[in-house]
Amino acid sequence: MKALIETRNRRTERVFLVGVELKSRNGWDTQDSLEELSELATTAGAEVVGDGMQKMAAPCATTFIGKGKADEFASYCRRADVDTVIFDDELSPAQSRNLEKVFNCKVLDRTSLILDIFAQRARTREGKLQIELAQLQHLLPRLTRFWGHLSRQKGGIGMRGGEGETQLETDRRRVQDRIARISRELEVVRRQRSTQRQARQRNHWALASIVGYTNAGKSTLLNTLTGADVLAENKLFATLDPTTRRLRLPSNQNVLLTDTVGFIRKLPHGLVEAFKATLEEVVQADLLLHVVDVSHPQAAEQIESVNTVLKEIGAEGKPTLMVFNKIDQLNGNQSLLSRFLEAYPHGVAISASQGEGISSLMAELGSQLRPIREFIEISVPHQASDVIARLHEVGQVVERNYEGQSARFKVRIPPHLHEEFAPFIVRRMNQ
Ligand SMILES: Nc1nc2c(ncn2[C@@H]2O[C@H](COP(=O)(O)OP(=O)(O)OP(=O)(O)O)[C@@H](O)[C@H]2O)c(=O)[nH]1
Ligand SMILES: [Mg+2]
Repeated sequence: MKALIETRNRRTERVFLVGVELKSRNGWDTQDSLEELSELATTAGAEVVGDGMQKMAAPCATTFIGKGKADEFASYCRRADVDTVIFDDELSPAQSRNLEKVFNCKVLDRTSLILDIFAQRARTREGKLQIELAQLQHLLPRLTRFWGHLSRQKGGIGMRGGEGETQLETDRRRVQDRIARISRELEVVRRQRSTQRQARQRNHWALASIVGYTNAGKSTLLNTLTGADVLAENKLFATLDPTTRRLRLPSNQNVLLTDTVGFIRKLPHGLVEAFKATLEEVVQADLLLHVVDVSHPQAAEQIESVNTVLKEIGAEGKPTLMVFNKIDQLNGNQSLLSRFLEAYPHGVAISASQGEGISSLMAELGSQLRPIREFIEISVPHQASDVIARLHEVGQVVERNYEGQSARFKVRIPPHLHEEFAPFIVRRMNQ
């Protein structure tokens, strides 16, 4: 699908941002939100040439902002040679259409922009399918507006020449057909992924997922911990597709760590829906590592946004290890960190890029994983080598002693394997 923000074949798109300060809104300041929108636009490859905002009690049904304000922004945009206006909130199809008439240029909302970045980032087949599905679903009710573009631009979805309502109907049908086809294909991919997950779970290792706000340093942390080479860069949504690596802790515990897509405030619901398969990893995890860029001025709000998305995907209330990252960037603002560590007593402060605090992180990870393993002492006759082999395969053997009548082990096993080893268990140990 054609990217909404075009960077190829023409000069960098010039964009103007619009934010609304609603009386009902609290927490995030409109200015902060606009700054983030500006980062998103830059990430998408656009050049931000200005922004404006309006304070209002409630958004206007027809043009979101007031008509007068819209006219004022529109004349600025004409003078500044703006190609695209981006609203910080989701616009209804009608609002988009009306605003395009006022501005006489392309009008996008935050959702379309995020979708556009995802489209540029998707690498795997699953990622591409998921994002196309989300884009089409967002596009379908707005097709009238896009139709206008399509007829001007040529190329792009459903654009095969022809004018008028008939063409629009054809476009709509095409989009619907494509949505149905992608959904079927995704079903297949999903089944494959669940088979892969089952294969991994045969190892009975604990599963931990790295979650957090976009750009918090999740991929950097996975790389530091496991030597993976996931792309980590100072751009929003650098990671879309999950990567899983095994981490062996100094305590001899094995854990499978998954790095996945970052979250952002006002993450479009359709996108969360579309990424359900990817986010399954998070839902299935025994433990979450919630990475926070503690040097970011809105760190606290970002934590809230992440928790909101976790709730939306059904992963709330999971055991969570808070990881306060980028402490090297605090510039003496240690009191900020102290406040977070007070609020989250089991949290760990690290610098993923400098390797600082990593050993405390591993120790804390080990101790948080422990309760999800049963710690037992076991005695196995030497000739039962299959049992001994199995024990090493599924358990975390902490101590072994082959002297005497039978071999003795202190080992952590997944509780559901208790029955299998029951005949050999000598005693339950304290964690
Ligand atoms: N100063 C500093 N920078 C860091 C640290 N950890 C990560 N970064 C930088 O922060 C940026 C984002 O890091 P990533 O690891 O890509 O972040 P992410 O959470 O995976 O981001 P997305 O995949 O985009 O959601 C990169 O430029 C990293 O080099 C750190 O401890 N200190
Ligand atoms: Mg990443």
